[in-house]
Amino acid sequence: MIFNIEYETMPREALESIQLRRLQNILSRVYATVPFYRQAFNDAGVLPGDVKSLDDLRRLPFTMKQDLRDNYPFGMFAVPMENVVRIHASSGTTGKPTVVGYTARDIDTWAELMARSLASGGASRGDIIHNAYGYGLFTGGLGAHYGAEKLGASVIPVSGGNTKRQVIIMKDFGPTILTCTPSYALHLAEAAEEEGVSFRDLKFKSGIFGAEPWSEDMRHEIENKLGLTAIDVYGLSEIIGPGVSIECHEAQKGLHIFEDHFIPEIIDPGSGEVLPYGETGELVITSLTKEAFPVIRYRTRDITSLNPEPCICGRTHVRMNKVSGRTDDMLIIRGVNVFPSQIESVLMQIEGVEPHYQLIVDREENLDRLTVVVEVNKEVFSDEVKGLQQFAKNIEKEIKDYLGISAKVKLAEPKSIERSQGKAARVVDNRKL
Ligand code: DLL
Repeated sequence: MIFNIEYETMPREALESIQLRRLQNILSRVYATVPFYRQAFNDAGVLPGDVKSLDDLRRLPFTMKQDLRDNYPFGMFAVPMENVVRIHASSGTTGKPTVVGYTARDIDTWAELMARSLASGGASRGDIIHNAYGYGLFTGGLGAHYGAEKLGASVIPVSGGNTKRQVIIMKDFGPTILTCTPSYALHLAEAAEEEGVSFRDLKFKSGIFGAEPWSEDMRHEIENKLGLTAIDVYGLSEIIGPGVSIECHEAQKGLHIFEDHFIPEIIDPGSGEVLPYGETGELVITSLTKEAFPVIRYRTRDITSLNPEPCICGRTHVRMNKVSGRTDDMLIIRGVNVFPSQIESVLMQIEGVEPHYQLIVDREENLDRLTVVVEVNKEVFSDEVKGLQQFAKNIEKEIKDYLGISAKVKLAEPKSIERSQGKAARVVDNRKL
């Protein structure tokens, strides 16, 4: 069963009229119940009643991560605590976590969105879903879990970690869909190999991977190694968790945003100006249906662009391109802006390089220095020192040619870079210490 397919394929005009009604409704609600929004709207001189069209949305102020921090932990909730049935939190790299709440209805909405997401990724009733997203304060595990149940699939709530046991389960229970971060999927494949199990012989047909950026080249690497169709799913705690947008398995090109629940905008992160379709900038999202924790024009810091063109799957919802990075993840190496995913793309095209790497940034004599530590396969590593040096030099040259930055490449032994069970820590920025 595919949930609410009519919402996903409805003509834009009908969709936009639902969006406007929901927007007007949520603006009145947050104005009445959340002091932060009342103040922010008053300061901007725009009241909920002034929003007469979807275009008027851009007259409202943005909501930033700092606003959530300032109202920690529950100050942004739009319902009394007795109506909140679930709390999640995401721990940032610095400071206090971001806390989000859900009413019973929000949990239903989220389950429906994740059921729709899984269906878009090729899952249906009868599938067995190996859910290796972490369960807990992180939204990945429980989000995918409720969606899988709503879809009518059988879910194995294995969570992250205990990787050897996961291999036994994958072999014996015959799951057909894998849900986890892309980096953990690669780790599972390695662990399977160590146990003498070939991932390609398992029953998986699709993997629904997200929670961290991964390049198109990483997708090919995963599809080849794991023998499944790799689908990108996107979301963030502040909006709902996973299930904000997902690729369709028909096209695997761009993630359809569930526009009956969210309004996306792309802005220039410097000026805040709204950019037209096709231009790359920061994704801003307004929630239309959340009860406990609605956000208006939330700046996600994720970099992407929107594509309104019709899709072969028939969905009319706009697609966002793969997230290339975060505004706060961008490395500026001697003045050149570079995202970790761009380096990943270069690395993945080199024969003998493994999809495990770390970027280390230091500052020496006021100059930024980037070191790329990357694993190579057994064949390359068994080469003599001279051969290895040449191999590293070749990678340095590729990075210079493609991205215009000078990096030092250090080759690492197979399996020497620490594996993550959730989001991979790709960047070590010693300049921040
Ligand atoms: O990562 C929710 C999630 C769980 C999404 C499982 C997909 C699958 P947070 O922990 O709040 O929530 O982190 C959100 O992760 O702002 C992005 O920077 C990044 N992110 C999430 N999905 C993707 C993706 C979950 N598909 C932050 N591609 C977001 C790139 C992603 N980055």
